[in-house]
Amino acid sequence: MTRILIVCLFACLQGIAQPLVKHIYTADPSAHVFNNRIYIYPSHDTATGVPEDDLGSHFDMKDYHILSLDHVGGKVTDHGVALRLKDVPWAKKQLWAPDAAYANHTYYLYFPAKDSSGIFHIGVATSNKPEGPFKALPKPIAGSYSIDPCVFKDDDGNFYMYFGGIWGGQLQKWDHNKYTASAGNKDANELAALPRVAKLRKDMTGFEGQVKELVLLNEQGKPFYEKDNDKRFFEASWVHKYKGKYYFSYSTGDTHNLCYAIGDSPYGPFTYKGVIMTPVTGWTTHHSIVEKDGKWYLFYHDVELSGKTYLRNVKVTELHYRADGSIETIHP
Ligand code: FUB
Repeated sequence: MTRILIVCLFACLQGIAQPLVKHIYTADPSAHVFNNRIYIYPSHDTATGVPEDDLGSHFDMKDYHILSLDHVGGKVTDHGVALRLKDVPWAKKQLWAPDAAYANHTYYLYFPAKDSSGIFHIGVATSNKPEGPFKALPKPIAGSYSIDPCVFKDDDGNFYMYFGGIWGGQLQKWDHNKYTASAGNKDANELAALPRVAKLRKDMTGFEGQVKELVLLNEQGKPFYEKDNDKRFFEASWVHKYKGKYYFSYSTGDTHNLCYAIGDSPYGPFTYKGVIMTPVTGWTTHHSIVEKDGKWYLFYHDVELSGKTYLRNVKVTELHYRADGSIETIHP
């Protein structure tokens, strides 16, 4: 007993995070504070028997559950199924990492899924409650593609969606917003693919204007090449604002870092600043950053519960900024 208490005390002092829920597998946590409560919009991982491959076919999710908690460390509520794949008219498989936003007295859930041609697009579903249930619109957002939507609300009330993911997320197949099925992954000496950004219309269900590439630069102000894979963009965009600066954070995928870059506008350019979190257990790494009660938190996932790539569990840990606005690296 004493030994268990000592281990727990050590874990607390070290800030070692525990899975937020253990009765289901959850991943890709997009956290928001709505009505002074933290709502987490995660993927819901399940084992469906699809074999693992480099396209992520084993991430074969069929619904979403939304979690909420009053404060970090408080009781976590699972609100049950919020949206089912079978109820999304255009989507055929793979409900991947979602995000949410509130506007027009409505909660919007944004989610990627593959259509009947096997192409990822981003859909929208609405609810009058943050925890759902959500009802999907009949078609995906016109002009949307790839995966991992992140919806950021700027101080002036405008909303922007950041999205994209290479490899299984298909971003490498999109050039100037046109799809080429045969386009392969980038070669090491090619410029790295860039995440995408689009302003959302006031009705929150479509893009205002064209989807743009989000310029991401290295410490020397130069573009990344594919060979810079410990720093270049792979997937899992997130944007937050801290002391007037825009922070774009993302996963480097095959090198498993969560990195960040800073800019002066929601459209960038963003300049690389460092690693927020070194690799977790499991292949994927994905996160969100949110402020609650004057503290900043990083929501993320690993595979502590299952040890399996495709059965992940969400966690949270505190995030610390230095006086110059840089972020202290977390070693999970
Ligand atoms: O959950 C499926 C995919 O794995 C997400 O869309 C990626 O960000 C990665 O976490």
